[in-house]
Amino acid sequence: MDIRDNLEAILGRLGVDLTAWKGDDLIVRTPVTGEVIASLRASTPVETAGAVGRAREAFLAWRLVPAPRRGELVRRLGALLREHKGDLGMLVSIEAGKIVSEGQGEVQEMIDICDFAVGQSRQLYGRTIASERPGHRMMETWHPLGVVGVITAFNFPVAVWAWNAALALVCGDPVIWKPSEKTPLTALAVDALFREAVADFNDAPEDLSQVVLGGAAVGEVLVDHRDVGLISATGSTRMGAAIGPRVAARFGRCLLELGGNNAMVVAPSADLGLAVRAIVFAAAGTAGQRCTSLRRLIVHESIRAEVERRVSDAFASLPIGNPLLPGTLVGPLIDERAADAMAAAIEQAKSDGGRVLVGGERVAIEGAAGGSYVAPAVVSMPAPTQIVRTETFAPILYTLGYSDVADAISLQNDVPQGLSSSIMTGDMREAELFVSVTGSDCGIANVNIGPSGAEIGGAFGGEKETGGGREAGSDSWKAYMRRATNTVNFSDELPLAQGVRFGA
Ligand code: UN1
Repeated sequence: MDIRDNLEAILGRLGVDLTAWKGDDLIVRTPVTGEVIASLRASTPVETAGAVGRAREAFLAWRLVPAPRRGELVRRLGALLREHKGDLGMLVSIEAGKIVSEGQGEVQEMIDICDFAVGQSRQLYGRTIASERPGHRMMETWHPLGVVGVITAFNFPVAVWAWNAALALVCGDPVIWKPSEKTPLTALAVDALFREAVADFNDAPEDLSQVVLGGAAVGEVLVDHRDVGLISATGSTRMGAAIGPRVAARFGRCLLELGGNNAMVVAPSADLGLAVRAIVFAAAGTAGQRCTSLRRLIVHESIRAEVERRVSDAFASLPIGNPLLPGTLVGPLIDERAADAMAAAIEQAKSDGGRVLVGGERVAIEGAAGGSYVAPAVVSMPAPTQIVRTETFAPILYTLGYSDVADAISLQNDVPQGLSSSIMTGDMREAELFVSVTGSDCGIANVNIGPSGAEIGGAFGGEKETGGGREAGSDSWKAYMRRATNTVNFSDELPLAQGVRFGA
């Protein structure tokens, strides 16, 4: 079946009605073939401000619904995602160009966070605190924060919304979603499933979850609006640097998930078979378009030549092609700009003295002439030059050598970004060092697995130019609530803290 027919059938089964979105502001292409699959209109700034107003109204009602009941709505959403996993995953593959298994995996990540959030809805715990005053009790109370604006990127077009929305909803917050201009269809599909989940859920107000479409002008309305309590934004460091100060200027809250430049250290004691498999998935999987993709390989000099050879051989045999076909492991880049950026980065690396060991060239795929297919590249570098310290959103793996593990850790840390990292080693002292205070400075530091492909149970995000936000598991839910500290006096005295005396 051709992509457009397949797409129409999928959108039909997911209950997506594009009538209200017909227009020509967003020309949506599938990276699989480059062909146009939809032409939609953008939300106007006035409409977007209207969405915030309606979300604010929804907040006033939703915050009163008991959290476990709010969890029940997320449970229903999770059930619909399970039911429609095949179709929604395929839509992700069509719109973002992921191989089928990764498209399905992304929907699984949504299901997982829904399950997590349902449990969390009964665990919005505050603490009780020992008061220094007799007859007093202190406690923390967590209250819903307000409207949450979620700005997402093309590369995880639906999972990142789910990390935010599933938690925001159980925390009592309505959500407004601005997806990437490149992936509006997946957002509208999720919106359709949410509407189905909420349809006969009597306690939910109107407009609990809304989608706005468009580019920066639409995002800016959310960013600047005083009634948006939290902006959760995923994208480039440049975007985060623009958003952060604007939200701070109105004393709003930000959760930023920005660029990464993730490294793996391969020690002499590493299981090299395991390492090569981890490297290939992390560097070439998703065509190098995860924020957690492996970009820098820091290998002990004694095994550098062998690792470079084995990784290059593995890259050379990767099946590159139409991501919708079984057997393909590397699909297209999102667009031509990404392919141009990859080519430019490789040129720069070469002029810095880098040697391309494999890949880097454009690949022509039969029946997909308009797609931007590339061969994942391994580039051996003499030093960590500026291009190595820059995130290029494409499958380029730079290799660097080291002789002392402390130097390897310094190399890993010596980039502006701080998202993810890993070490492959059989030496427990090295492993512990890597995750210790003087080890990796990233938000994610792994041992004997690659830097990508995190589960939702842990807090996800990174330090430095990655923005500092944490999403998904652990106690990330706290970002979606406000904390009150309460001191309750149940005595008939009025002792003051710190022993202060005031009057009689
Ligand atoms: C992203 O690329 O924006 O850890 C998110 C991972 C995925 C999420 C990546 N679970 O690779």
